[in-house]
Amino acid sequence: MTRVSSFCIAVLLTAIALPSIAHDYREGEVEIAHPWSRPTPPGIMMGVGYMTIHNTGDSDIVLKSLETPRAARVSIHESMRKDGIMRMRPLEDGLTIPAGGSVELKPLSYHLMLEKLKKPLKVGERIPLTLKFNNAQVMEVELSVDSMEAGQEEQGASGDHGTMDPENMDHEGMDHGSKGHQGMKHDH
Ligand SMILES: [Cu+2]
Repeated sequence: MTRVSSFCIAVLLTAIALPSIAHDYREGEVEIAHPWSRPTPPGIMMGVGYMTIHNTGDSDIVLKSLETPRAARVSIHESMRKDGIMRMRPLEDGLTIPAGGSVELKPLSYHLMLEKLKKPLKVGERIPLTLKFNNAQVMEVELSVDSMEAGQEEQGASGDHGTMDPENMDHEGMDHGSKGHQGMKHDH
């Protein structure tokens, strides 16, 4: 009995130490794998949301709208490179997940923007999120607020606003590509 309970405690501690532990949801033909977000510093009113949505059904589905009690609005964006610059564009018609296919929402690609956050998102929190689809059931998931880099929470909190501000985060990639080369001179 003593052995069992100490084993349970060990399992519990492991779970607490790994906030990014995978969590999946399934509703009918739709699977959502590891919905996650990033912590936001005070004063930043915008958060992000990422996940993989898999459609195991025979017909396409469309993610049309989302809601969370933690933000005034949730929109679906796509980051894309245009004229060498990373831009974000809202997907007004929703995000299609093809029959038998999957779409990954991830940094520098499709992502959710949680707009007008009511308070900052903190590492370890679970943020309730409702997803509404065309052609599929409503789903309730929780975004796991993962540290910027697993095991390096302190570093993430101390600065590097470029990766913490979701707007700048998506724009960060552009400077390396375009400026870096244009500014280079070959004098010899
Ligand atoms: Cu965006």
